[in-house]
Amino acid sequence: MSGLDRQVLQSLPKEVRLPEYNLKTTTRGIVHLGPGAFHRAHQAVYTDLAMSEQGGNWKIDGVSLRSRDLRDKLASQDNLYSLMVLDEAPYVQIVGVFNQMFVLGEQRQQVMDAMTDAATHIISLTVTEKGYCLNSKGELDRQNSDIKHDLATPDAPVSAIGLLVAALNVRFTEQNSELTIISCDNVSGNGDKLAKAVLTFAAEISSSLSQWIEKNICFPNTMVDSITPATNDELREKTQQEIGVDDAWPIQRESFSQWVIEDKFSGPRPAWDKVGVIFTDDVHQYEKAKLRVLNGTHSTLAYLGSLCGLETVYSAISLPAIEQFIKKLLSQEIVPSIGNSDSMNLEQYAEDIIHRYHNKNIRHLLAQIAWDGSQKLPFRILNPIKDNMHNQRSIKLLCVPVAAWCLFVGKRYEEQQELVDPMAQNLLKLAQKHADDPLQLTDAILDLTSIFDDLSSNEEFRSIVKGHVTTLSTINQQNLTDCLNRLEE
Ligand code: CS2
Repeated sequence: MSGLDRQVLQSLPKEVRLPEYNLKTTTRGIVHLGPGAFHRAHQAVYTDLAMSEQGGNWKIDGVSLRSRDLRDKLASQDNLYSLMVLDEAPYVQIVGVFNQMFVLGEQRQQVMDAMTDAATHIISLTVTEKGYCLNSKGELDRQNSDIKHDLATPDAPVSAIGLLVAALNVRFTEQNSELTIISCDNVSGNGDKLAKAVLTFAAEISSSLSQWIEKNICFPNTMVDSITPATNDELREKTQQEIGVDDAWPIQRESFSQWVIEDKFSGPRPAWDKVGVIFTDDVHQYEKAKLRVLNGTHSTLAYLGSLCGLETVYSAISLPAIEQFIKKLLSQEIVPSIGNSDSMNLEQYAEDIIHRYHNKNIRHLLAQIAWDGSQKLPFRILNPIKDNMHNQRSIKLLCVPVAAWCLFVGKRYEEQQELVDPMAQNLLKLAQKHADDPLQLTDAILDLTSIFDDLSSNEEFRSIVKGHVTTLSTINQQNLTDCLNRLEE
């Protein structure tokens, strides 16, 4: 069977949505670091639609920091791919917005040329929480091995932060400042944190560089949202049936999609506002609500569900005991932790998210969400815990995902299964040392101040988490209701 490329577009089934701009003549205006599934299902799609509706030269050069897979797979398909929107009314859309795909280690010069070209007005990032190389205070972690490497060899950076500073240094020399840098990761205050990390790094190179960046380059905060399960063979087959040709790397997501961007730009941008992107002066409420309501409950489902042997978000939320627990967690502790919001109805927002979890057309693996717990929990669960403690509100239910994560780490070790986490080595060593003693393992994990910060020394927090560990250590699908009830006692 032939593969997807520009030549076959006009012969695809007529229901397949196609880009409506000239794929050959339009040129690049964006460089994106970390073009993973989420970026290709979200920002790339908004940009594709904006170009179809309003034109402009906003194609994207994607830069993978390490992996070659994507570049190599999309090369034979003119960088086109299919987006499968899976919901009550599913559809397929071909996305044509990628200009070129690069791999940093192999194409350094091309990457730098693209990032420093005057026609590039946006550099955006989805490099996951760990890609920001932050410490538990949210500042650049100078102990991080990639940062150490990049400070020693700033001309051959391996981290996103080092790479941004290297490109900004060239743009500084050329006084080429019509550029906005947009973080699209689930990190609270993502733009502010990125700016701070970049400025800290740049100050090590030269104070005039960091001053120039501070004065000229905007780093808007953003909130990004769309549930995007990883690609698997089933999706590849389904896509092939729908479009009639092979696609080496299709993407799937739900139909809901939201992108809120702080209206703070230091250069032109695509007509994103015409295709549903919200521009606001106060992105903070949106981002806080999303990280806590969606990502916080996602991580809770991931760890609780995995302990019970469940596989997907849909299978977990379909158990009434789990759904009830998540609803209580939301109404009693997560929503109150967010505070008053002028721009959002938080109760309705929470209800809508539960509804999204019930999408039976999406198979979103809990194991995927469980990745990188040491990086995700601080933004999703520990920040609301700190806020609730500060305001004398309950943290009992919020401590459940923390306890479930500690048990999850022990279980991965016991079952000799891979733990995907930048701190995996450290965590598995603790699990080995305290095998068969979940309470001791929990104590050792809670001692990690790089994750728990001040909470490490908080006795109330520790004792609630340990109480839950005892309750959850025997949880399974049969005793679920009873266990979850006991957690609330
Ligand atoms: C998920 C997110 O994998 C995870 O940790 O919680 O990727 C989530 O699906 C997205 O943030 C939804 O917008």
